[in-house]
Parts: sequence; structure tokens; C-alpha cells
Amino acid sequence: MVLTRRQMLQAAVAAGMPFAMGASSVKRRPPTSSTPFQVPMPIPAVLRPSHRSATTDYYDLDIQTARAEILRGRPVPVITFNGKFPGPTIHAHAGRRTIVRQHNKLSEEANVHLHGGVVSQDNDGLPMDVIAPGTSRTYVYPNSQVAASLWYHDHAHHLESEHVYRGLAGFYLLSDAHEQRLSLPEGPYDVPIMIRDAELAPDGSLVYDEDDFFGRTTILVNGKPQPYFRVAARKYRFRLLNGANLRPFELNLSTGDEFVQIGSDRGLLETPWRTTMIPLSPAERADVIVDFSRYPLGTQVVLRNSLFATDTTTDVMRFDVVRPAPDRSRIPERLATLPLLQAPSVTRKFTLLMDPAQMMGTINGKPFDMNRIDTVVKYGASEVWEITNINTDGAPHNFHVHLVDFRVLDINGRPPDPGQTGLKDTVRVMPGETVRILTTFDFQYTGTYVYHCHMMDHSSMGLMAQLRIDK
Ligand SMILES: [Cu+2]
Repeated sequence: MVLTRRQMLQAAVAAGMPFAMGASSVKRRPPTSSTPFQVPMPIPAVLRPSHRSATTDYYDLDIQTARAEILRGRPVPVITFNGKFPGPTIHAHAGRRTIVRQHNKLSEEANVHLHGGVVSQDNDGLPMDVIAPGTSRTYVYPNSQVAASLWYHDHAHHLESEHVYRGLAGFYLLSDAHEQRLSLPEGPYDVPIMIRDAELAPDGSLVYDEDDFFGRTTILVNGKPQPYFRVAARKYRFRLLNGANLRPFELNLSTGDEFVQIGSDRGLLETPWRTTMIPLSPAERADVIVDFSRYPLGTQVVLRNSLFATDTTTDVMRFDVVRPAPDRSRIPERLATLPLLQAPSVTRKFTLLMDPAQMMGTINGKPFDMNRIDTVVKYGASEVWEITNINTDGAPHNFHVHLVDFRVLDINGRPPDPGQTGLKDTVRVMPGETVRILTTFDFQYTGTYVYHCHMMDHSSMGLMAQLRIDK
């Protein structure tokens, strides 16, 4: 009998092997896995507005198939915004509106969700609110929130997972006057880095095999496998985004040196957090400063992953320190003032489960149903949500709520690391963990939104539910 990878994993789990052990028992090196650090890391191009008014920047994006060289010299089909893999970066500024007209040139539905955006229900790109093939849709983003590293991606239900996997994702970097006054590294020294995994066929094309965590053994950074990036011996700000469908990362530097984390999902931390390890589950962001002035020219510093890491998923990318450069940027000891936590009036409990035998994900025992509202919240209410990963096979989850940001109170009763104490919209929930978050539902809008696991294979298989905020 030939076992599928899934059956092998289930056998490993039944034998009491933890998830990570399961990984090593079934891992295989795909024929295309290449030597790391052979290609430069591209920086996604910044999208230019189609036009500007006194209050608004207008953009046009085509959702279209295209070809990309994931492996050098082998163009393969991908699904893109404007033909770019990953999509172009949108720059936005608080107080100025962004309006994006999306043209769906695919032969199937798609839509666009601004992850982390405080936007009305009609502009949120909810799973059932899709752009029919051959039509256009305009999304309005008011940008009335603090500076943050956001991103946009497809969210059409049952399609989002494969669409994002094949390339429908890009950065949306929102700045504001406060952030600009801080003298953080900027311009060419402020670099978005989207990290994900993929399974590549021998011809270099993307293989999408639903929920196949262990098959995705190639790490891509801004669309290229384990690239290198030439840096000056000075401070850089990196906007780290986990753009993977399933894979959580724990990132470190090969020198053992610290990152200075200055921000998380929804903006700056109150104070910089010096740490040697950055955890990043799918859709989470971490803004970090790395100071390369501490290294002699010629130094190579590898960004590494230590979570569920195998021989091909340990090295993420390499920074090569190649030139001196002046540096007037600084890292203030006070970055932001976060809103005070409000006393909660409601506590709710949520269990997250992915049942691989049924290929079904559930929250509180129920798979997603567009005709069911699972949670009704009063506008302005402060609530604690207690989220438990009840998978017993070692599968990690995470938890994302649209519209709002939240604060992580504790993880299994222990306070989170300082890097997790800022404004969050996605939080990792490892097997057996219970994470308590607190939010006040006063984000300008009422209406229906969703909350879900952001391991997109899981959400597309039902690990999602609906929230209605009532006046
Ligand atoms: Cu999940």
C-alpha cells in the first residue's frame, strides 16, 4: 500500500509523534530545490496612482494571469495584480483616501481584502462579496488609522487560498505624520519582505495541493527562492510579512544578534523590543530594525527559520553587507502611545479545529456558513475573546478578525512577549494553546465582517465565522 503524505502524517500522529517530527518523517526534497542565495531579492515596485485629487489617490489594478520566473529562466503561470509576483506595493498616508479600482480579468471570481484596514463592510472584500469575471470593482480605503504595514490579498471564499498561493497578494504601507517625525530608516532603507513557502514542480511552476503543509518545501522571499540582498553597513527597517498560506515562522539571524522590533500588525509598538527571535504566523507582520553597521564589509548574515524547519526551510534569505553608507536614522526609545485597555463587559470562547480526515475546519464546531451570523457584538462594547486551538494532531492555527485591532492579554495564562503587546489583528494559536484577546468594537463601522484562521487552506475549508456589529 502506498501511503499519501497525509496518511503518513496521520500515522505519525497516531504513533504519538509531534507535528514537527511528522514533518521530518515525511519530508522529501523536491527535484527543483536549489542552492540558496543564488538570486537577488527583488523589492516589489511601488504602484503609481492613475490620478490624484486634493483628498484621494486613485489606483487601477488588473487581476490577471501572468508568467513569473520563480526559478531563474523558467517562466511559469501565476495569478497576479498587474502581472507582478507578488503584487506592487501601495503607499498610503493617513488622512488621504485611497481608491483602488480592481479589474478582474480572470475567468473566475476574485476579490480583494485590505488586511488590517479599517474599512466599511462594502469595501472589505468579504468572502461572498466578489468581483465577477470580466468586471471591475472599486474599493475605498479611508486610511483613518495609524501608520501600519498592511497588505492586500484575495478573499473570495473557497478560492482565496489557491489565489493567494498563486500570487494575489501585495503590500499596502500606510504612513502618518507621527511616524514620519520619528527619523526611522526610510526610502531605500525601508524594505518590505514577504516570506512564504511553496511547492514547486520540476518545471518551476507552483503546485497547489490543499492543506499540504509538508509538500511546500521551498521558501520564497518577495517571490524568489532564498535570495540574497545587498545592504549597506547601516540601519534598515524591514517590514516582515508572513505571506504563507499555512507555515508559521520563527526568524532569527545567523549571527545570533538581536532585531529591534518597532512594530507589529497594526502599527508601532510603544517601545522598541530587542529580541533574537521573531515569531510570524501567516498574515502577521513585524517591523524590525537591523543595524548592519556592527558588521565589517563582506559579512554575510542569514535570516533563518527555526520552526518546523527542515533542510530546505531553515535558510530564508541572506543579507550581504557590501558598502558603507551614512545613517542619520534613529530608533527612539518611545515609539507610540497605545490606547488604554477598556474593562471588558463580555467574554466569549472560540475553539479552532481543522479535521484533516474530513478536510473541514470549524469554529465552535461549525464550518463557515454565509447565511449564519455567529457572533453579534454591540458597537462600542469591550470584549475578551478566548481562543483555543483544540487540534490534537499538532496542527497550529491563528486567528484574524476583520476591521478591528486587538491586544493580546495572555497565552495559556502567561503574558505575551513585548513584541506581541502592540496593536494586533492576527495572533498565533499553537496546538493546545488558549489565547485571550481584548478589543473594543468602536472602529467607525457597524455591519457584518468575518473572523477566521489565517492559515488560508484552513479558512477556505471552513475555519471561519461571521461577526455582526450592531449599533
Ligand atoms: Cu488554522
